[in-house]
Amino acid sequence: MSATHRRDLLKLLAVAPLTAGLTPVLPARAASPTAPHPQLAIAPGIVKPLPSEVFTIRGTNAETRFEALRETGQLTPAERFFVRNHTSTPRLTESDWRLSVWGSGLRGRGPVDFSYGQLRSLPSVTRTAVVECAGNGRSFFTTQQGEAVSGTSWTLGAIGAARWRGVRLRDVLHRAGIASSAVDVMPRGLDDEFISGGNNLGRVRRPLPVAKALDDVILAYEMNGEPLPYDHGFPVRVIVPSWIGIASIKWLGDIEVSDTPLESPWNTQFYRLFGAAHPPAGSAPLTRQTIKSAFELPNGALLEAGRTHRLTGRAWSAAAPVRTVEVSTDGGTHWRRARLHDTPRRHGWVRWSLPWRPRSAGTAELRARTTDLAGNSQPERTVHNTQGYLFDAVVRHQITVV
Ligand SMILES: Nc1nc2c(c(=O)[nH]1)N[C@H]1C(S)=C(S)[C@@H](COP(=O)(O)O)O[C@H]1N2
Ligand SMILES: [Mo]
Repeated sequence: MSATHRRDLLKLLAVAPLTAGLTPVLPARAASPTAPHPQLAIAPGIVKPLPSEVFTIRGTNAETRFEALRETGQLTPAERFFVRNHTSTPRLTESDWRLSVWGSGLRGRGPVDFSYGQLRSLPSVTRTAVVECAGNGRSFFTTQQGEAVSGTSWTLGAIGAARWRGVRLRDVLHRAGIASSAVDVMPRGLDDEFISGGNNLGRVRRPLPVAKALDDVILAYEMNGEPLPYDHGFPVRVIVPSWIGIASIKWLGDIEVSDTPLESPWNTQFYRLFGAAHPPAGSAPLTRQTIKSAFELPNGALLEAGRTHRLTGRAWSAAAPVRTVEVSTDGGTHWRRARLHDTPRRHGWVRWSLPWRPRSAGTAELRARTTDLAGNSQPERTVHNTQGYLFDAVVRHQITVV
């Protein structure tokens, strides 16, 4: 870094507001003032605004920048919540909407239809849960482990936490007359059919075993106290706590209930582990998400030497509440425990922080490592799978001290 460059950076840091002796953190793009910085980015098919300081566009999807969560609470505001769309967001209306429940697993064989009003008149439940894509963190298979994977190159922002209100899937299935012989249910979305590699795979749908469907799954019509936004499944979506995001079908239109096991490309071809370390036909269909942590900092952030910074981040595990978060600021040699700012709960995440005073200028590598109450801890490396699912290794977060 040239002397002038360094002086400019320090000037930038100097004008930034100081809070209680803690210095704010500059995003990496401050280092290149000529870089284009459009206000809003466009992702085909997403309805809500996508300010570029909040989202990174990846094809038809929008990833939340972790640094954009720094000032948010435990819940992710809908405007900052990542979007994963196979095709595009349909703008449905609640007056035309119907949920149709049908199949060999119903006593009367159905179909049994529910209007929006009928669904709203059932007893409601509210619960906090994260939705996290199975491919969250996928890009680190390549950038950190040097391995090829297919799919959207998410960093760590294909996750958000919200308070979902809706009805229990269990109540709907019982009203539709689910038989004791039912084994699988398959919710299906009303968005367009998904074409992949020239094949029409039909509308997005994925079987769910009856045991999970009757346990804690909800059909949600509210997110953080508001009607679901279009992009997150208006008027009704499935929420499957702790499972991979694909289970939480948006824009729900119908549910097949079956007395024989069901299949869809989303549990045969996708969302299984394939590769050298896995069975030739792939692993069993994926269910639960995994364990991770993330810094609320841009990659390549600039932090001023000789000052105390408050490093912040989030940690989560689908298996159990978070127990500890350890942070290393020297590439994994020394670890210190971060302070947790939320009571760890299942299905949620915890905010954490740790003060750090870097002494001298240069590059540095930050790491955060979560351990949960079931004894799971983030490994150094994730075993490779060709579609890059369930990355759980400790992420190496490069920053520069100036
Ligand atoms: N109907 C429908 N449901 C869907 C999808 C979709 O494309 N269509 N994407 C799934 C995937 S892969 C994920 S990770 C989550 C993302 O939810 P979000 O966009 O509300 O963040 O929705 C799931 N439900
Ligand atoms: Mo996903």
